[in-house]
Amino acid sequence: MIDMRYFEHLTDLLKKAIKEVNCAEDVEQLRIKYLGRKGLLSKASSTFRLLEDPDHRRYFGRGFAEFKKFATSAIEELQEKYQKEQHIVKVDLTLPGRKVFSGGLHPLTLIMDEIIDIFRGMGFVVETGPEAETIYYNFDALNTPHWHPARDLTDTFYLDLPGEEPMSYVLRTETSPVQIRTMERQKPPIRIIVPGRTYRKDKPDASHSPCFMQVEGLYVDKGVTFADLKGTVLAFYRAIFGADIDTRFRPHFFPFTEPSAEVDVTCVFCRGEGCRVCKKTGWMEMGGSGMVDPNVLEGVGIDPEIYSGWAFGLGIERIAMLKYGVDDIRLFYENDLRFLEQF
Ligand code: 2NM
Repeated sequence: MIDMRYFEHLTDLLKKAIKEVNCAEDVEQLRIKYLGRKGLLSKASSTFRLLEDPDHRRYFGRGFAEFKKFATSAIEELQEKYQKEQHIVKVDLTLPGRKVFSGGLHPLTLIMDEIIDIFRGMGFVVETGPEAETIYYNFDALNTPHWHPARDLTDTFYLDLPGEEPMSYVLRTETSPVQIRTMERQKPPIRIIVPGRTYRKDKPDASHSPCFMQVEGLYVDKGVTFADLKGTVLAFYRAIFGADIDTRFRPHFFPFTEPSAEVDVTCVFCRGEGCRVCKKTGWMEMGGSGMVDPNVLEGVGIDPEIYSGWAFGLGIERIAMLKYGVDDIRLFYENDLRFLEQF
């Protein structure tokens, strides 16, 4: 016997179920239960086919149609509601932002940029050149005698390059070969600085690295004197370390300059008072300098009777270590992000 209030019963059930819907998945479960291929409506339509009494068929048919209409539109409504909700990304706007590591410049690059800016302000132009150099540019043109220890296989990285005479190239031991190349190409006045990587066969320790960075400067013109050198170098160190810094030029020897001097600057820790770092002298050794040797000028076709020039060289790591308080040069070459992120 068929319960003629079957559809009223189904309508009540569906209304209750609708109240419990929470998400798109619940809606889909309802759709399958009521409208699906094996769902309640499908079952009811099988029952309808079994009815023979026309009154029963009419009554049941009306109930079926009404319920189908109700169930279809109610479920469609729910589908629309939860579909929209699915596309809304739930974001908690009260959460603190996540820090993005955007990368940054290497500390040696930062110092290099600062040094280049200072010399640009004094009229110097930046020149660069190859790190693999011929023996001629790295030693011969710089007046380095054949017996000089810098030429030893134990001090310099010699290179065997394909198609070249074995051992005819080296990794440059200073950036001076670039000065030679510039003087060959250009007539005075020449006022350049040459920043770049240089290489020496040093065992790495807190103050040595087989690869390090240098800046060298060169000024060649008529009437250039040692006094110009002293003034320029002093202005540079005051710009980088502070206005209270002084310099001291101590006689020295370099093959490529005559006279030559080592440059000391006021100790940046005690500002000249004398401390543990400067061994109570108030000074710290920073670089070398001198008047370009007439032999070097002659070699590049500049007449030393007409022109004179001076040059200086300094290490970038030394300045970076002093400015940033870094106590081991190897940190600059290990690429540990915990170190690099601090600059
Ligand atoms: C230094 C110290 C003294 C230097 C000399 C030259 C050149 F090419 F003109 F001869 N370039 N750089 C020089 C002089 C470099 O570094 C400690």
